[in-house]
Amino acid sequence: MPANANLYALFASHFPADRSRCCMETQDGRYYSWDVVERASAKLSNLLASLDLQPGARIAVQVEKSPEALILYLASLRTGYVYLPLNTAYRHAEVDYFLQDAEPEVVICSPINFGWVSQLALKAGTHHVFTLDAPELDANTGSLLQCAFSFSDQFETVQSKPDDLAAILYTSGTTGCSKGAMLTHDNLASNAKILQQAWAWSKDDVLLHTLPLFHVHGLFVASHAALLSGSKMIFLAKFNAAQVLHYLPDTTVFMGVPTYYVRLMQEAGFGRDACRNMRLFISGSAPLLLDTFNEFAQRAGHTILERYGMSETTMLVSNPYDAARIGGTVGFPLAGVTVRVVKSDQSVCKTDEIGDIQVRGANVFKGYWRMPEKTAEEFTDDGFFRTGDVGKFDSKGYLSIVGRSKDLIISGGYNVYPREIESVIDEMPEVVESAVIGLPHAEFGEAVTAVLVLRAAAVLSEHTIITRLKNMIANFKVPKQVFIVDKLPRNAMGKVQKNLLRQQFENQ
Ligand code: MLC
Ligand code: AMP
Repeated sequence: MPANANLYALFASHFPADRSRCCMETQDGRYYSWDVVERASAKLSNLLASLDLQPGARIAVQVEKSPEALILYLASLRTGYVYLPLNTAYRHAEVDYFLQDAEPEVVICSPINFGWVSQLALKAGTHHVFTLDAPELDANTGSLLQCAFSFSDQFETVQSKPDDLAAILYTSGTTGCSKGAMLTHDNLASNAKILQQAWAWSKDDVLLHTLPLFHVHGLFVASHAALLSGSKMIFLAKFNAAQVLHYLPDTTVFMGVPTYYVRLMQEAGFGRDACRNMRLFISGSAPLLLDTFNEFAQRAGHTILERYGMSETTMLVSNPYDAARIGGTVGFPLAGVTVRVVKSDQSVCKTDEIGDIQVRGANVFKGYWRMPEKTAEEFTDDGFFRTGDVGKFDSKGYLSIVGRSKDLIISGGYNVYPREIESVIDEMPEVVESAVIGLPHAEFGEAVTAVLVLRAAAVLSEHTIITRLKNMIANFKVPKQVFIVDKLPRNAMGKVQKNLLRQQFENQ
């Protein structure tokens, strides 16, 4: 039989020989050895296997971060099902869309959301709904952990082929509607191995894991490298700057979005002493401002390594571990990843010439879930994926991202699609039309901002709009500011000129 391409099998082959070593430790002192991770994921795998799901069944998961949530992800891999993580901030309409689109056979949610999520799951044809929370909070009868408890703690990881799906991550890609990016076991395994090498991971590393578990950054980039290296993770439920400062002296690797670094530097006690055992700080998911990069080097005595990736491709480009890390750039293409910058006629740009970034490699996803035409649109004839990002290579081969051709706002590392917010605002009876833009924001990088035209004689305050939106969409998508104008500026083609709106409202 050929070697098993299941990603869990790859991780397990690198677990430390001494399984009593620590895999994850939490802020309240819980300790998960590699043995516990192996046996608990086996119990959950046996439970999932007992449900008699179709091959390729989707397991949709919207739960708070905990070691159990990561173990559930591992169980999904082990059983060969397809893991579908959902942001905990998503509200009713958002979750409804994902469940209708993905048709998961199993839905796992936080106990507090069981009422409304189970109704949506029922509507989407799901047969199994469980809850998951940290063990001390998870005492109800639908609890996944309780249901799994009586199952065996031994499970033989199923045989997977490299091209089998491991996960679906919803993203809006270059257009507005949410699409499920299908990632295979080989996509994830190849990227994990490359990053382990590129960033020189070892079993002696300790990762301070503070990212959420429902996006590429926290679920794959951070966890995979640690799982593949047998490294310990200090596993915090969320990012909190004071807590990070507390744990840094016990840490060797930290990963985060730029907002984490901005917040960390607001901690008075943050400095070289806190970083004395650190080996590597990594930033990604959004542009790291040069000021943040420089100030951090001064304060911490460490140069942040910035890298670039996306849900459809996992990691693509990284500043080097053992050569100069240049601020304002994302570095060199990773081993096995081909990156090119092209002009609108598809010819390759010269050094320092700005163009569209396109990529190819074993890491690039299999396509969008049930959207073959959209998938085809996003690939060139010679098999490169169009990232929707705009950049340039310098004479030394460092890539800089200078903009985006996709209409996307990145706020605190979360993607916000203006079209989605505009369509929700346009539904309000008082509104004629709206434009949603990103304005520079010191902490979040960009702040979601709405510009509205109201119907004659309609009255609608900024406060009312924001309050209404908070009930309808995830909180990070809600505009930080709302401006009301008489009309939106349009070009000769009738397209809203968002650049003019950005100029007009940037300093207000
Ligand atoms: C929270 N809030 C945000 C926000 N996060 N506002 C704008 N942008 C954000 N990202 C707002 C809430 O709406 C709320 O507003 C208030 O802040 C408090 O909410 P919270 O949940 O308590 O906030 P906090 O815990 O402080 O969260 C901030 C954060 C978080 C920066 C820690 O957003 C975060 O962890 N971001 C990381 C995102 C990430 O993992 N991205 C990776 C994507 S993968 P109010 O008004 O209700 O009080 C990817 C590919 C790649 O991009 O290359 O990696
Ligand atoms: P997502 O679709 O959530 O995976 O977000 C991917 C997008 O995040 C990319 O297409 C980029 O626009 C952006 N991104 C990721 N890393 C960086 C970075 N280091 N600098 C600038 N943008 C980034």
